[in-house]
This record gives sequence, C-alpha cells and structure tokens, in this order.
Amino acid sequence: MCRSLFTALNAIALSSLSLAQVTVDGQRLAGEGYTLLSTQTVNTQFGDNQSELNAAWVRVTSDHLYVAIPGNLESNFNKFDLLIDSKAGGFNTLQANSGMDGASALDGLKFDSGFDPDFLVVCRRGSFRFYVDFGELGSSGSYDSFAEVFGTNDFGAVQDLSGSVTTGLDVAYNGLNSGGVSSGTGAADSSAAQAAFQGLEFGIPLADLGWTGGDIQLCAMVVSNDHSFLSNQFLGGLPAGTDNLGYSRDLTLLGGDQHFDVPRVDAQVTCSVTHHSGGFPAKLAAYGSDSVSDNDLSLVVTGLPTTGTTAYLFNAFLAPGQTLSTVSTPTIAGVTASGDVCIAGGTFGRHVFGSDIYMGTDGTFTIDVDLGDIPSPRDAGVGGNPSYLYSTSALAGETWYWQCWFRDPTSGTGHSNFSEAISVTFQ
Ligand SMILES: [Ca+2]
Ligand SMILES: [Ca+2]
Ligand SMILES: [Ca+2]
Repeated sequence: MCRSLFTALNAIALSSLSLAQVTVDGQRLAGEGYTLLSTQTVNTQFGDNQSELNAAWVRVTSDHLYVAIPGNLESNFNKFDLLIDSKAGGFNTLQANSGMDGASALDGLKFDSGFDPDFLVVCRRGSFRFYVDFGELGSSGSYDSFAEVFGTNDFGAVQDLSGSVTTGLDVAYNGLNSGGVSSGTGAADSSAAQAAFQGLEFGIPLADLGWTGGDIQLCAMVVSNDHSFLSNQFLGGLPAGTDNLGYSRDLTLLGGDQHFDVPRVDAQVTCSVTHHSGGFPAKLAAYGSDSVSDNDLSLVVTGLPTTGTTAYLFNAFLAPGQTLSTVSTPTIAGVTASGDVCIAGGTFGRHVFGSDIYMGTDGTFTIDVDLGDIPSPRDAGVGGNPSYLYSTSALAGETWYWQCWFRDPTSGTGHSNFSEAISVTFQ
C-alpha cells in the first residue's frame, strides 16, 4: 500500500517534469534541447540576410535527427543542401542522383577526409513557393520531391512528409532572420552567428537514414539555383577571407573541415565484447547532453540479435571507495553467458518500466533517460529515504555506467550476452 502510494505520488510529480521537445517551426529556441555544433566563420557573399548559414544546432532523440540552421535562403531558387553521413559507405567525392533537383551538377565535389555522405536534403524557395527533396546519394539512389510544401507561402512548417525514401520528414523555414553574419568575405562575428535563431529546421527520422547507432556527420551549404556555383556559406565554415567557391570542387584544399560531427556524449568502458549468434556485437551509445540541467539523454542499443530476443538496460553507480570491475561470463539461471559484465563494483539499476524492455526483432531499442528519475536503488534507505526507493537523480560531477544484457536464444536455451559498456560523466 505504502509503496504503491509512493509510486503513484512519484509518477504525478514526474509527469509534471517535461523533457525538452523540439518543435520544427523554423526557430531554434531555448528549451528545445539543441546543441551548438558548428558556427559560421566567414561572412556571406550570397547576400546578407538573403543567403547565409549562421550556425548548426543539432539534437538526436530516440527516433529523430533534428537540425536547426538559423539563416536565410533567397527566394531565387538558390539551393540549400544538407548532406548527411549516417551509415557505412557513401560518397567522399559527391555523386548525386541526376534527378534530384539537378544536384548532379555538384558531382565531383570532394569533401574532407572522413566525411562520406549518404543522404541529401535539398531546399529551394521562390516567391510563394518552397520545395524540398530528400534522397539517397548515388546515380541510382532513390529520392522524394515535395513541391510547395507550405502551400502558397514560402515560409512555414510541414510535418511528416512521406514518400519512397522518407517516412516522415519535418521541414520548416522562418525567413525573418536579420542578424547573424554580414556581407563580404571577412571573418564572421561568431556571437552574432550564434545568436541568430530563425531559419531552416528539420526533423529527420533516424530510421530513414540507415542509422545503426554510429557517428553522424553533417555538411550544410548554399549553392546556385542550378547547383553549379558554390557560395562561401558552408557549415563547417570556410576560412575567413574565402570568397564564393564558384565552380571549384575540392574542399580538401581549404582550411578546416567543411563538415561537423554530431558527437556522442559517452565514453567507452573497456570491455571484451563478443559476437552473438548473429555474428556481430551489440553496441551502446549515448546522445543528447551530458548536462544534468538539460535532462536530455538517449541511450541507443544497436546490433542485438534479430531472431526475437529480450534485452534489458542496466545502469551502475559507484559510491566513493568502490571500483569498477568486470565479471566474466557470469552464470545466469544455470547457463553461462557468452559475454562479460563490465560495469560491476557498485549498485545496479535496471530500466524495466513499460517500453523500456526490448522484446523484438528490430535489433535496436532506445531509452530516453529521465535524469531526475533513474531507476536505481542507490538512495534506498539513505538519509531518511524509504527502504524501497528505486529512483534517483543524476548529479553534476557524477559518472554513471550502462550496459545491455540480452538473451541470445539461437545460441541455445537460456543463453545470453552483453553489449558494449559506456559511461557518462554529467556536468
Ligand atoms: Ca524549433
Ligand atoms: Ca557514410
Ligand atoms: Ca545577416
């Protein structure tokens, strides 16, 4: 009785907490959980407040890549291109589908090493019209074209565009930016670029990007209406002093990287991870923010068996004096597991509530952790807390550990294994 009352009260208290949510409306607003990942370095030669890319703000949630790029897109059908490297393979030297809004005029564009984009979003704007294309790169890549997505307006927002490639693309453009960078080729005012908040905003389903939990890298640029002539507005930015790139096609000749990473916020814990019956290991990564006050942490498990399995995510916390340790191939219910527990030594908590349990064939699941309600026994009976307390808050300065345990029925009845192990140190 006491416990259920406490649980009910706790649920009420927690439901009043709202996790940051993105609204794809063409504005990068505080409270949307965005992280600044790239700031413009050079003023625009395509027109101040006409064609400028001030900064890139990104958020990865359990199912979407959100990107906000405050700036402007001129209503002369100049193209805004967002290139996305979200999976293995891709095109370090660009090869676009010739049907995708003339993007093949960019073919031969060589990116900096390490950037091999797989997908392209193209936006263009004319008077009272706004068009979006989304597709996979390559001469035979497929793509979707969405015409006049804001009706007879060239500003607006649209959700869940779907076609043959995307299952639910969100796009918005707010053209009211009058701040940010100035005209010319001089060094951009970085604080002005970071203060700009109106412009392009996208919500892209991770499932549409072939993403399996690895790193994501992005490049944004503005080019001419036939995709042939390149401006000097790139993110990652070009060196100060750079004029429009024009018809040049080799970004390796220019300083800095004209792409940027969407970083994970975790560190890998040393752990010998074995292949399960599917022939590959299970992976674990954390995205979002390591700031407690942001309360924005997504834990993504990928590479699980797809044969129908059950998986649980465990957290661990080490009290002062405790040391991280490994338990090799533990025996669970009489069956020896194939992998190691690499986050032993402290208190375990199990994310077991509702949809937190994975029972499926997708090979992946995500848990959005509420940092004010981490399932953990560490506070039970401490400082007047009830002995059954199974919830705690992460505090700045603390390091938490996570690892996934999963069943691997193809290996035999009762067999199981473990994913990679990670830690997140909170700020
Ligand atoms: Ca927004
Ligand atoms: Ca790639
Ligand atoms: Ca400006």
